[in-house]
Amino acid sequence: MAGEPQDDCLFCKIVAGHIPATVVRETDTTVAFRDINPQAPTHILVIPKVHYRDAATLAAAEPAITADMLRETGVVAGEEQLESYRVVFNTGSGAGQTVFHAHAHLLGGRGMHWPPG
Ligand code: IU
Repeated sequence: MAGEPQDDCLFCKIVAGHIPATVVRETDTTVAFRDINPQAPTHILVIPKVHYRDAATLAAAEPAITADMLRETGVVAGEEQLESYRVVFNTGSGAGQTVFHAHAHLLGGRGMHWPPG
């Protein structure tokens, strides 16, 4: 059923506590943890606890939880004392998405280029 945990989803396993992650913040609807392959001095993933394959699909089904996820990027950026940061939603394998559970990348602590590669 839409939103239900998926047995083969890594991020569902992190939500369930079945595989370890360095969690920096958790709410009723979201978990934020450090990316295992950081692309910036601060690289944190904010994910919804419910399972949807990407952020747009989550937004269509669960707008309030999507807002929670976005709000949490700002809360965590504040906790990490980031004055500037980037929030990225890779959507689809051609855009670099490798884990098909919605997530926001919060990247900061270095200069950012535009356009992104
Ligand atoms: P992507 O947008 O789907 O490519 O992002 C997935 C991220 O999940 C990527 O940056 C990975 O380094 C990260 N990640 C992780 O933090 N822990 C894991 O066990 C695995 C991937 I697998």
